[in-house]
Amino acid sequence: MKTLNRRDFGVALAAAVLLPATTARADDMGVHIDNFVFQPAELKVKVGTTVTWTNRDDIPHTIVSAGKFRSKTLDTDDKFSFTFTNPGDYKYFCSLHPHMTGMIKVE
Ligand SMILES: [Cu+2]
Repeated sequence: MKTLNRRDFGVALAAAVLLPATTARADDMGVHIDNFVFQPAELKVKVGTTVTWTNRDDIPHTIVSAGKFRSKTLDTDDKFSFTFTNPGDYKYFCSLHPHMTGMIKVE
């Protein structure tokens, strides 16, 4: 019977460690801001999902959903995360550029 050498064992161990991480990633979704646009503008997620916004513009933006959440001003590459624990439609906008809008649909 062949025994695992040290390298095979390392690969097996890496696979065992990586698989749960891949599964967990389904609970994290991202929206990025590019050229004054939230992308995707509408995102469907399941309850319990954490959404992280990343500002890829060289202009500050915010993420505000009235009465739900409000980010600080995000500079370039800054991130803001919010975990959605209740179903519903969460409209949000940028308070600095109110024509920038997006929606998170939580089901
Ligand atoms: Cu903005």
